[in-house]
Amino acid sequence: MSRTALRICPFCEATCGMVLTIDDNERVSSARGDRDDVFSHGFICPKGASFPELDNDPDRLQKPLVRRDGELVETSWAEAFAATAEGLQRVIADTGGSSVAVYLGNPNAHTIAGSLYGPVVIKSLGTRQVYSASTLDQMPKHVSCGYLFGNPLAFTLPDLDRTDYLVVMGANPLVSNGSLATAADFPGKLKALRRRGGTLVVIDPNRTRTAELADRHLAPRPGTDAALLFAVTHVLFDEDLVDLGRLAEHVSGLERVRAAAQDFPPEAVAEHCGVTADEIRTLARELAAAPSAAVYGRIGTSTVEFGTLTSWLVDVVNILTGNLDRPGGVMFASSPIAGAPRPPRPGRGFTTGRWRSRVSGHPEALSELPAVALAEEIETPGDGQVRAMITIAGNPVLSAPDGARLSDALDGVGFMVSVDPYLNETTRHADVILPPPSPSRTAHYDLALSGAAVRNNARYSPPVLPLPEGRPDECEILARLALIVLGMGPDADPTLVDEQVIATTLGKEVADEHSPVAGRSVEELTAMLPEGRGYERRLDMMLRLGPFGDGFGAKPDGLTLQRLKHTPHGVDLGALTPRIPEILRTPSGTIELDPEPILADVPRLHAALTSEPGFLLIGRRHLRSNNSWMHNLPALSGGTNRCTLQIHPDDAARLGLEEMAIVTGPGGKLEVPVEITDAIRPGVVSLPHGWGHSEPGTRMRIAAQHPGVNVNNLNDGTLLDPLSGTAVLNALPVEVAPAG
Ligand SMILES: Nc1nc2c(c(=O)[nH]1)N[C@H]1C(S)=C(S)[C@@H](COP(=O)(O)OP(=O)(O)OC[C@H]3O[C@@H](n4cnc5c(=O)[nH]c(N)nc54)[C@H](O)[C@@H]3O)O[C@H]1N2
Ligand SMILES: Nc1nc2c(c(=O)[nH]1)N[C@H]1C(S)=C(S)[C@@H](COP(=O)(O)OP(=O)(O)OC[C@H]3O[C@@H](n4cnc5c(=O)[nH]c(N)nc54)[C@H](O)[C@@H]3O)O[C@H]1N2
Ligand code: SF4
Ligand SMILES: [Mo]
Repeated sequence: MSRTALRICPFCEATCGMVLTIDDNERVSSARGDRDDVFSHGFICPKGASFPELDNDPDRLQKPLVRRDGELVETSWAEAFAATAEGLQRVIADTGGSSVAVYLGNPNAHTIAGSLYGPVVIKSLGTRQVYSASTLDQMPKHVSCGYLFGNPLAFTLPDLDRTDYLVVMGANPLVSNGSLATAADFPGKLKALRRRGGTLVVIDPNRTRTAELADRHLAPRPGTDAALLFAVTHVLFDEDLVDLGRLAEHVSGLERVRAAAQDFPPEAVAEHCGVTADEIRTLARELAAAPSAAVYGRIGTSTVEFGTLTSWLVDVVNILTGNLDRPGGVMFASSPIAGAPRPPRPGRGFTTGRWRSRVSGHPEALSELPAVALAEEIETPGDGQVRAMITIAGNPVLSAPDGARLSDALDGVGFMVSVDPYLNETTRHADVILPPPSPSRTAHYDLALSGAAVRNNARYSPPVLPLPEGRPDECEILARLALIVLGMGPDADPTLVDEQVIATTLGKEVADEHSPVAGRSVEELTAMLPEGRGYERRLDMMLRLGPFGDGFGAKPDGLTLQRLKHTPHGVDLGALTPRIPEILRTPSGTIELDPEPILADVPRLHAALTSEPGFLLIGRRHLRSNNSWMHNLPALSGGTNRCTLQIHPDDAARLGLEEMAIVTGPGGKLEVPVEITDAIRPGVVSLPHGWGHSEPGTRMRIAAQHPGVNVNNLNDGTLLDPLSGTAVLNALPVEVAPAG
């Protein structure tokens, strides 16, 4: 008899609830949207619907691999952990934990293990060689929120359900399903906005599916959003449209922003941006006049040369129009696991550059170095050279600039261990691969993403299927890795990690007079946690200490893990509520609108207004794909999911392009099929990322049949947003010519 089970989808930020069917053979055989899910109400996309294929993919590694005589061969878990301990301890004994680099990939934001144990691995190493997909993605947003609010995790989220006027800039949520705005059924929410008489403006050099839905589509030249937003800011000041509303008493630095915006009248940027001064003025006036409005910027505003300035300006415009922290504007989530609110108080503020990368001197941001610096840190001899590598849920050979160079560098690193279900372009360099079990055998709670949800909620999925005997889940794999790094050996009890974290966290909480458990005993609270898995104990602790928690009995109606287990469709915690000033942690206790490092970058932006590049390359995403790792499923490959160069018909005609083009970038050349479309702005070409599955020694058989090319090999990694270390992946200058 088949049965059903509930599971939150872990494949993108939308966090849809699903109903899985489990067949007689204890396999997941189908997935559909859970209509009773309090957050997603039945929505599901093709990736979620492919959960069974992904879960059962025969190329998923079922056993660890260890390199013997140059070959990766299957082995037992005991041997794999022993080989990991031997390899890592050899390097640590020789050059210390600080010579071990860690790269954390995107799925860490979608697993309990990534949130709870990834940081422990890093802390155990004591290394500053920390890299992640963040510097290929959202780091500019962290940095700008860090400066503005003193809190790099205080993301400003568009209040999609209530806004009257939404500007979507450099994002394509109809395909991506949203990012840094966790909203299941983003498409439905945009349609609802229009149905209730609201306005949708999309700013994107490509006429995307999201743009097709909009009331207005502006198609600027890539990389020019900062100038465009500065001009909007200029108009707001110039036409006396600035109205901070309730925030007036909480904002500082307004006059310096006014002064900086003086140099960016619409007429001065229009040509550079490729939109008219009138369009910019209209946008500013409409934003100011709307009863509520939200500007939402994503990848196209982030992975660009002025990523931090753009991210900052997005929120400057939200603030100047009085739309920050009010319903219908941009608001902050209250994550159920983020700790109960404390009284407002000034904080230490945010800074970057507390240390710098060894070779190029890049400043750290959020304790990370730029992903583009990883290859040179491995290659360059000397004190502090990277001698060993740990990758967790990452495929930087395809995701980061200059993959070919990184690939060579990883080949030469002393020892490498990867925690990953696939043998792919990155993990093929590992000496040990530790594969986590499939999602159906893994528990789920969105620790990271609930801090970006556009409606507060808490949902927990226990594992749907049991783990095979002797197989560790990813929490255990990472906990063991941490203990191995600490020199406790491959057989140390992984629950030590959890008990240590629990003791430290509760110790701090009981000593904090503003904590819901102030003055209580750590022993008493520890005894209240559920028996069982360490991650469940930690999750229960976090929920109970959180803003909706039961405070360990103080608020009997509050959240506990037990309560979530009894409400499998989730607990809705309501629309977002205002959080200023409580959320602010700047030294002044205000929203600091004029951060020194950001203002210091403005002259560079101004100088760029006169630059005249040729073709600019941008990226795009496919609905049935996810970065580099979902091309291995028949249901998610083929059709529109193709690695082609989109180019405008006028450009194609001028260049005489027909079938194939040669694209040349700062890092190299690629030959790619041409897709002529008038959706893309002239002077702009687009290639998707995550392709290039033709490397030898991988085990992703379907993906290898349609390998595509690795767009990031066009990139040499020297171009980055200096304030955040984020790679320039969009608006990369390239040349295009016919092949042959
Ligand atoms: N040119 C260009 N490059 C880009 C982008 C772009 O827009 N243009 N986008 C960038 C962005 S936004 C991102 S986030 C990065 C992504 O960069 P990465 O995170 O480095 O790459 P992914 O392709 O997401 O690879 C995810 C890896 O995690 C593995 N994995 C999947 N599920 C699990 C799991 O449950 N546990 C573990 N341990 N592993 C798992 C997969 O097998 C795969 O190896 O790419 C960036 N690169
Ligand atoms: N189906 C699917 N969903 C995904 C992913 C996936 O690979 N496939 N990846 C996931 C990940 S890791 C992330 S981070 C999110 C990303 O989520 P989004 O940011 O919504 O994703 P993109 O489709 O990359 O949208 C970026 C848009 O920016 C535009 N753009 C490029 N350069 C510029 C510019 O200079 N200015 C402006 N204004 N626009 C520009 C591009 O044309 C593109 O339409 O998606 C997530 N969801
Ligand atoms: S939108 Fe995202 S979370 Fe929802 S089903 Fe699709 S991949 Fe899963
Ligand atoms: Mo991402």
